[in-house]
Amino acid sequence: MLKQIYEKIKQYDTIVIARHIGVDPDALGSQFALKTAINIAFPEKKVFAVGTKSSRYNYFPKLDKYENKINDNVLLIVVDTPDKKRIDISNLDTFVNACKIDHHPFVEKLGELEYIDVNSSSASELVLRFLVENKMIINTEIAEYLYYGIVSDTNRFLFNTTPDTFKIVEWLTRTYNIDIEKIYRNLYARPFSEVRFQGYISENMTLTENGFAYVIISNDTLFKYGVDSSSAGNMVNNYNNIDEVIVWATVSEDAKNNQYKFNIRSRGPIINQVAEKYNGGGHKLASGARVNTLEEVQSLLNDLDDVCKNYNREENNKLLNERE
Ligand SMILES: [Mn+2]
Repeated sequence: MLKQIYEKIKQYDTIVIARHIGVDPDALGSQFALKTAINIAFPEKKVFAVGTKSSRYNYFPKLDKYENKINDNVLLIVVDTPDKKRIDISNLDTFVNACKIDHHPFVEKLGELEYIDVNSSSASELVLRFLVENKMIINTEIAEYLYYGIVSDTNRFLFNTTPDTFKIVEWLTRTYNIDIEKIYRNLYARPFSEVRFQGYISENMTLTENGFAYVIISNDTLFKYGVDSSSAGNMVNNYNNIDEVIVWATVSEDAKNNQYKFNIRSRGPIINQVAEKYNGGGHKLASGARVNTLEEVQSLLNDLDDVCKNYNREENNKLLNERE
């Protein structure tokens, strides 16, 4: 499949590379690694990396503007995105020829050529596989884009990490002059306001006897700390691996949309079914939801606490059965 995608690229003068909305370093890393490698291999081709820009990731190059017209002789390559509605591109329908390189569970077909490996750490790992398989030139710039993607999607090798992940990272860092310190600074540097705000969350989390921890953050608090309504959600992963906590949630007031935004994480109980009841969803252990009233906030908090209670009961029963 990777060879076929390469053959397809050869046939087109214009290549557009897209990825998901709500951009992250794996989306950008796989996108720019692919763009740079195609530029080196085929200098005569025009390659566009498209999507909404985010000032948070301004250590990546500028994204390109591209307006497609139907019937153009253009190949669209989508990376890191399983479903059409999450592709960050306008006029998706005008692209007749498309292929996909992705590590998310399959959702829907985009084009004839799709390379999907859900066991891969990141889309960047798959782009690396594509470049190696097709003997394309990799330079330090490309290697760094890929490193951003792998490190970020595995949360510094905490998740989705296999011996293969270490093997390719070992090879990348041995072969290329990757500036690891620069990369970690770019990925993890944050303003002091966020650190103070994290202190506020830690100090104000409520912990139930069932192991559910949550905090409700008002618009006034967000204003006081000089952070926006997405800040708490970005920090939710920091509360993993706390002895007393099995499910945790941040609830942020989003005054602009008159809503409360839940970011929920778990290290056991399945939470996406609860989130779905409130128009939310996500993965089994990482979900989100938006509700409109404080009554709904309380109701969702109660449901999450119940999930923890049931989970603890089941775990206790399992232990008892094992002893018998
Ligand atoms: Mn990814």
